[in-house]
Amino acid sequence: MAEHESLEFGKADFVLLDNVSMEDFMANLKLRFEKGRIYTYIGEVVVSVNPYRAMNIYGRDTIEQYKGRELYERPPHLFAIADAAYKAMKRRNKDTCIVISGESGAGKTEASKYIMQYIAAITNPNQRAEVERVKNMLLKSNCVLEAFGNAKTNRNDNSSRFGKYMDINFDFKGDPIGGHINNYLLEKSRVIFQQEGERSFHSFYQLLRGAPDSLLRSLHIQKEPTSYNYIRVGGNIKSSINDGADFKAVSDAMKVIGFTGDEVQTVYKILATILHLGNLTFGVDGDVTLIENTKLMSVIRELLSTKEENVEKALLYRTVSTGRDVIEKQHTEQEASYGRDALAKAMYERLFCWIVGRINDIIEVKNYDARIHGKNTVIGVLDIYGFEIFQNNSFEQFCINYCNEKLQQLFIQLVLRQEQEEYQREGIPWKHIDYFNNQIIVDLVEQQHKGIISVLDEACMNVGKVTDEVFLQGLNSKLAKHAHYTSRKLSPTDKSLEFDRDFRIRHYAGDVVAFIRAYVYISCVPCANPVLKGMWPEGKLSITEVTKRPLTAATLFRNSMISLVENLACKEPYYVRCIKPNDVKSPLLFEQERCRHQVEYLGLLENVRVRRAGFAYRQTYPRFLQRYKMISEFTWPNHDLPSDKDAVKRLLQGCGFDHDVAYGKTKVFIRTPRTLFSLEEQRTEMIQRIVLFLQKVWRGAI
Ligand code: AD9
Ligand code: MG
Repeated sequence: MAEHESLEFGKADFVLLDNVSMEDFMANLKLRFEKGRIYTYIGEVVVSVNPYRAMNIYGRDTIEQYKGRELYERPPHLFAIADAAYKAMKRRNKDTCIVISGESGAGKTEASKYIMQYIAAITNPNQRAEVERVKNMLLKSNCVLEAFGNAKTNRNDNSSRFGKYMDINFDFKGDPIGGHINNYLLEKSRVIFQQEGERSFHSFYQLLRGAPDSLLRSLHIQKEPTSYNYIRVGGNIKSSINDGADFKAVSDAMKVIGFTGDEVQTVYKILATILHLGNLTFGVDGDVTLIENTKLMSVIRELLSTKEENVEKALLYRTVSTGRDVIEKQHTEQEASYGRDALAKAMYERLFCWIVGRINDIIEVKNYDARIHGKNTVIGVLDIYGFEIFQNNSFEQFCINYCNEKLQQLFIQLVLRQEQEEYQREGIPWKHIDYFNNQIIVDLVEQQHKGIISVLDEACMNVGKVTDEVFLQGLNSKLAKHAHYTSRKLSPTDKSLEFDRDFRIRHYAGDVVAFIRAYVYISCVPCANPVLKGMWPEGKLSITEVTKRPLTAATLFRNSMISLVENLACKEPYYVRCIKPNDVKSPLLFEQERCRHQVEYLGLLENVRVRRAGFAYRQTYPRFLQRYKMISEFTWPNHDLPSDKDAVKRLLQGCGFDHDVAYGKTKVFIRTPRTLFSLEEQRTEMIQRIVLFLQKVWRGAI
């Protein structure tokens, strides 16, 4: 018996459980985790449990074991799913995607990196220089993106604070020729504030701890993070992160990717400017608001290559539209510090998006002519932030959780619903399997006119007059009856709703109390540095343009989620579902309740039921015959049965597979992949025999 089939390690596929119950599922998951078997299948879905220790299962030898094999030939592994996605793309010219989901710290980013490594390792057997270059860029880009987009949180020392979808493009040979990264909603509030025990983005600490003294001097930066208000909280945190070494790795990676010296310098200048901004304080003299630290102002001016009055204006005034006129109004002291923070956040966000854009410029597919080279196919890898419930949940958590609802909905559509609908359509005997359909929560957030985002948009229409109350009133009046929404006003006795501003969404993964500020602050800093100008294509450093009524951040996010899901839905999906075994990063602890909750909300048990009752493969009768007719005397070269369906029946009966199939109205359904595999083998053998036969005929031997 193969190692992966040995009972000592539990069942390698949950589909093989004797009994599909939560108890049995959990017992198998736990057993496998304890035996160091962190991956288990549900059909073609990989369930992964974070081992929290280095595993010796990602090396070259393991890669070789998975290369070109069928999924079930080897113990469950990410490499098998990566290979399946790759094969589907190569054999059938299909765009595929690998969707990695799970909560914060469950192992999504690590999984996405192993998948990328695998794909890089198995492609380009001819060592073509251009392909090697592209692969190197794709792998190196990770390190840069993580420096600027990841941070230490209480859940994960290297938590992705942005969503990432990466397309890898392949040529007709199946070699990578380029890629594209879409980034989603960076958690920019982290630039100015972190919870106890957390840090800001790695990039700040890397600069302070790794940059040479001369660079720090030119940026007027001191080495100690505690000197800077924006990163003070995270400044003293001890962790295994080596910021100094990472600084070197990231600056080397930026060079290799192709950032110019000026660009890299500007990146450091922006990081320094943000740190200095955080130390600016404001005061009042009569009714005039003032910046107190004039020395800092001149440092900021120098770093941004701009005039001092430009920075002052950006920080002390805002633009307000009053009907037709646009006027400048002085900030109060409090408003000025909000404005400063908004500017710092906007600068970091722009910096991040600009970095992604530069990487895209460099890795995009160039000079590919589909007419000459054939179709350019794609594998997409989605590594997006997991579901989050904090003590204080703000706009970012709202978006992150909405994103998870969208992805769960896609999973339901593709894995649970379409399957069942197809069986019904085809008239295959089928007992419906219940699952929780979260569409109702997706609608609560994104529906036109009634959803939370539409209400927020309306509240933001009146720039200058927006208040949190207007927004909450809107929500309460439109959503009072919604089963998944409530607020303090609607449920005054509910203890979890502590403040008047709070509302609660009942997500599929749990209840989340959030509040969202509906303010928009506006400030601009025109500046001379060409790289900085490139980051602000409007020509000046601004947060929003008041006169154009830009789309709100929420609407932009909704639109990006809708297009992401559309993009994924048209590809053949493969899933990795990551589970976090405990909250203390221990390799030994399997917290039963914690894991059960994740299994529940990821819908894994329903997934097993649908899969178990269902069929691994289906094909229309004519196409099935086209592929396999040579293996049966009844169908080769043509059949004389009344229909293709009868012919397929005859063929499968002849091979002894009748027990493993069902015959629908238009399609044949095969339950286990093994049957298909065996058909494939017979076909290959038959084709070889036919070729030999034909060769003999040509040679006149027959
Ligand atoms: V978040 O939503 O971005 O906060 P992820 O991405 O799900 O989260 P990540 O991949 O960063 O989690 O994993 C968290 C940590 O778990 C890693 O830093 C590793 O220390 C650890 N981990 C995860 N997967 C593996 C693995 N396959 N082998 C060893 C792992 N350690
Ligand atoms: Mg991550």
